[in-house]
Formats: sequence, C-alpha cells, structure tokens
Amino acid sequence: MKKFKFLAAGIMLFMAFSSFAQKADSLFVVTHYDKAEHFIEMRDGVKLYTIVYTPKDHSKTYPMLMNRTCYNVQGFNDFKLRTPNPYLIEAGYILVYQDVRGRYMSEGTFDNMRPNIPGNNPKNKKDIDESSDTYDTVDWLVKNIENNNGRVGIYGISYPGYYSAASLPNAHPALKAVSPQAPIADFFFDDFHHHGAFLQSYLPAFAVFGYQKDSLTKESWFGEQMKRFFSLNVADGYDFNLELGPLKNATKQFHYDNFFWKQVTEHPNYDEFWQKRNLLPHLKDIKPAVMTVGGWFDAEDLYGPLNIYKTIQQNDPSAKSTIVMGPWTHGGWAREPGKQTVNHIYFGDSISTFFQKNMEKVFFDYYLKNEGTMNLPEAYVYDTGIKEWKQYAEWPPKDVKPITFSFREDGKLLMDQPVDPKAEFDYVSDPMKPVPYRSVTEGLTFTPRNFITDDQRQASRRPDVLTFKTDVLDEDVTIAGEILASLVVSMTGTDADFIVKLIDVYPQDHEEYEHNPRDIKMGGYQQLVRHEVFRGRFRNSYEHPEAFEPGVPTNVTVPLQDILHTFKKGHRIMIQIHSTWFPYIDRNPQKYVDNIYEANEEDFIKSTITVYGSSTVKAGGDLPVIEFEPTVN
Ligand code: PG9
Repeated sequence: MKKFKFLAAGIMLFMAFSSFAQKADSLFVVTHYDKAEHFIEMRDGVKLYTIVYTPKDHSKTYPMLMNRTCYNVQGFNDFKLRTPNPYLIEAGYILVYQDVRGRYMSEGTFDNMRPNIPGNNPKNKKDIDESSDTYDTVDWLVKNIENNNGRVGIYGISYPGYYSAASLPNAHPALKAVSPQAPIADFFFDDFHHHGAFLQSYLPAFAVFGYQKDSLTKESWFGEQMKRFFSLNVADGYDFNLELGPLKNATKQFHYDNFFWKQVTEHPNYDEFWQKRNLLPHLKDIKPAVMTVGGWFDAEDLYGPLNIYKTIQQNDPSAKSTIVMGPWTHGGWAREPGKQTVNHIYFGDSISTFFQKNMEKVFFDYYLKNEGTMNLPEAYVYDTGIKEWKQYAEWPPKDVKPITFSFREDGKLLMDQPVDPKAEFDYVSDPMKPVPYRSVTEGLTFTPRNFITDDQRQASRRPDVLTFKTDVLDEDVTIAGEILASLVVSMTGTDADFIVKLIDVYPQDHEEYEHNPRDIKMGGYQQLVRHEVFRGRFRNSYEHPEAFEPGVPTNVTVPLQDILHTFKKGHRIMIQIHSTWFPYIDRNPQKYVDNIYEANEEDFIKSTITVYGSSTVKAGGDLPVIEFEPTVN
C-alpha cells in the first residue's frame, strides 16, 4: 500500500507540473510549433542531444531560448513544455532543450559543477567546460536553425540555473540574455553543505548525481540506487537517520559505489576540489544581460542567486544585471498555484503569474526581440512580512540602517542596546538527542523543503535551544539585506555547530489561513524567517579547520542569507541559537575529528556550550563582507 502512496505522490507531482504545463502543452504548442532533434558536436567531438521547437509561422524570425539540463530533456519531449512560462511560449520563441554532457542522450562524462577553465572562448580542443559547451551549442544553433534572429537567451532553474550562469564567462556574442534561476554557485555553500555542515537530508539525492550512465538513454539509470532509500518506506526521517548512526554507516549502507559521495566524503574541507567548482570567481566582464531569480524560502539554492547577482555587481556595477527575489520555495515561480503559500504561510494570489508576465517576459522580449521597454528595477524584491513587491536601485539597499540585536539574561532580545558582556547562556548539546528540524513527522526527502517557514514553538521549549524575543513591537520593523551573527562562545567539547534563526512571532489573535489543517494555529506562530548553520571548525578558514580549546571564549561569525521582511506592529522578533538540527544537518560529534564522515560512535559526545552576552546579531544594511581568499581560481 505504501509503495502506491509514493507512486501516487509522484503522479500528483507530475500532474501539478503538467497542469501548469497544460497551457503550454495545449493544442497551441502542437499546432504552433514543429519539433526537431539534433546531436550537436562540441569542440572535442562529443555530441550533445538537443531538442528544438520552431514556430510554424515562418513569416518572421525568432530568438532562441535555451535550457540546458542534467534532469533529462525527455521532460520537454513530445510537446510537453513545462518551461519557459506559457506567456513566452505563446509569444513565439525558438525553444531549445539540451541534455548536458554525460547525461541521458548526450555523450561524454558527467561532472558535478564541472570546473570552469579560465580563458577565452573559443578555447583549444582539449579544454571543455560548461561555458565552452554552451558556446559551441550557441554557435551551431545560430548557424543551423532556420528563422532564428541571431539572438540567444538561456534560462534554467537549480542545476539548469547553474548551467545558465556557467554560460556567462566568455559568453558567445549571440548570447544576449541569461536568467540563472535558483542557480547553484558552489556546492560547499549551496545544496549539500552550508558553511561546512553537511545536509544529511540530501542523502537520497546522491543517487541522482553519483553514477555515470553506460549508454545513451532516455530513461534514468539510477533507479536501483534510489530504491535503496525509498523502498524502505520510512515514515519518520528523524528516527531513521538517528538509528543510522555516524555518516560512515551511510557509505556502507547506501553510497558505497557512488562517485560523488566518495568525492564529498574525501573532501570534508573547502579544498581545491571544491574551490575549483565555485563559479563565482569566473563571473567577470559579463556581456549578456542577466536576470537572476531566487526564492526567499528556497532551502536548496539561496546562496547561489544572491551571490551570483552580488558578484556580478561587485565586478562590474555597470553590468546589465537585475535580481528578482520572491516568496517562493525552490523554483516556485515556474508554477502558478493561484494561492501562493509556503507550507503553512499564505503570501497572496497569482504571484508567479505577475513575475512571468511583468518581469521574465519583459526581460527576454526586450533583449532578444527589442520589444517593449526595460523599466525593470535592478532589484525587484518581495517583502515577506507585509507581503508586497518592493523595488530597489540595488541589493542590498545601501540606505537601510542595520539593527543590532543583543541578548539579555531574562531571554529578552534587545535592539540597538548596549551588550551585557557579563551575561552567559549555557545549554547542553547532545548529539544523541538532536533538535528536530521539523515541527511535524517527515519521511525521507530528496531535498529539505517545508521546514523553511515552520513553526519554531517546539524548539523554543527545549533546554538546548537558546531563545530570545523582543517585547511586542509598537511599530513595523523592516530588515532588508544581510544578517551577521557575531557569536562569542566556549564549550566543554572541541567542535560544535551553531544554528542561528531569525523568527517572526505572530500575535495570539492572528488570523487562520484557510489552506491549513485545523490543528495548525497561526495564533502565536513562530515563523522561521531565516536560518543558517555554521560548522565551528571553519570559523577561521573553510580550507583549514581548527578544533576549539575547551573553556576558551572564541569568536564564531555566522553569516545568514539576506531577507526582506517587515516584522509588523503587534508581532515580536525572536532569535534562537542551538547546535543540532536534525536530520537537516548531520550531527557534529562535538569531539574534533579530522573527517566527520569517518567519525565513530564513541566520537559523539555531549558538550556544554556557552554563548556570551557580548554576542550580537546585526541585521540589514551594508554589513561587512566576509572575505575568503581561495587558494585556486
Ligand atoms: N540544486 C538542486 C539539487 C542539486 C543537487 C541535489 C539535489 C538538488 C536542483 O538542481 O534541484
């Protein structure tokens, strides 16, 4: 019975996509587009499988809009166009979908976040990367596809968002508009890791990226590896992962033959393996127009969109670069649910349609068709507190006064008050009883998602979670921009993680939302607004970790990703600090070991953590940038 439940869920997910795509899959697409399939040869002779849809109306020329994916272009075959948005499909574009190197029907070997090779296109024969594969594809398309107007755009969500951003270094001259959406920038800070901590909730996802196919195929080849997880029918992921024990057991039980898992577990620090896969250092001298898109509640790739936009801006303030950040989870803007919700929180109606029509279509029409006007702001950002779009000349906005939060003995959260350096806040962190990261029971996940706006009341009530909250606000308080927790801590162990959360505490009489089950009460809801985890060993360097000296007060800086959130009058602001959050994050043994992926049961120890009153959390405005100089580019 359970197997059918999983199957039913999968079918519903597909229906959700295809119902959105229904518009795009309708008679309109079949009657207005012709389809062709090509194997496009790259400079090293490898051929990439590419599907091209061309408007039947040959009375005019069209720009080409491309999506390069590791997730199988068969999802776009047979006129099943899930993206781009229906307003672009109906407007008439040549639509191109390509399996990236080493995936499905394309030849070659797959590499996760293939390192970009600095230098100019066209590179010499032996140098290939995602930038050169995009360059060679664009060059072939412009020369071989009938009725194209010589202009090419590329977009994509998540890994395809990375492939979009990877087209930017030394872009082909015909590439005029690039929209990296929820793009991955660096797997040490996106998806699988956050500041050195491993996202254990991603364990099943390794099946998708850790096996090379052995032939051209339109079907997935890693089903048996996925079954190692999902055939277990796990109802409670917390218990399952706790009983799994140290991560070395995951290697034995699930990933013993997975090349990507091997790479991850052999490179626990930010060494050359990861640094070479960081796209950010290559985002210089950008020629195409760029619209980076992200979701404020994207649990997979939030580091990517924010840092890709900021890096391009830092390198070239005059670049044609814009950012859109909306009230979405991962890729939510590609789906129109009508009522836009993120788990229990309701944000408004038809928000994705507003984006698709008034931002995404405006961007591509202007740069690829010379149609319309470019009146978009540099930053089109949704305030997730008052639930309205805001426009800024840059992001983060420079004219915002940051707020400095500090902590008082009685659990009061102070705003812009002097710190109390004598105050000390202790908790016992026990990796055998970690703080659950969900407020409900959740099974195994391909990636974590619904926790991102979860109610934190259960955490607030735990002795191993430090909780501080302001008085009831007598006016709205808006935080726009980055958040930096500067903690002063000590411990009885020799390593620890620090989770810092910013929470919006609703008034007891807050309205209920009609989409929620009856037992979900919004009165007193403690909505997670932003969180981050920092693995303390990396406090001085992500490449060279250091143990803590027991009992010695030590600085740990935890950068939380940006927000735009107004804490409304009548609400309270809350900050929580703790050291476990499971199974979202793997458990830190709290006894320093060189490689946590090889830790043994006996390495996991309780530790009394002390957070000192001189700790602060600075939110909004122009915060100090934490520089990290990689040893390789
Ligand atoms: N960035 C997302 C992801 C990457 C790797 C594993 C799981 C998720 C994505 O491409 O959907």
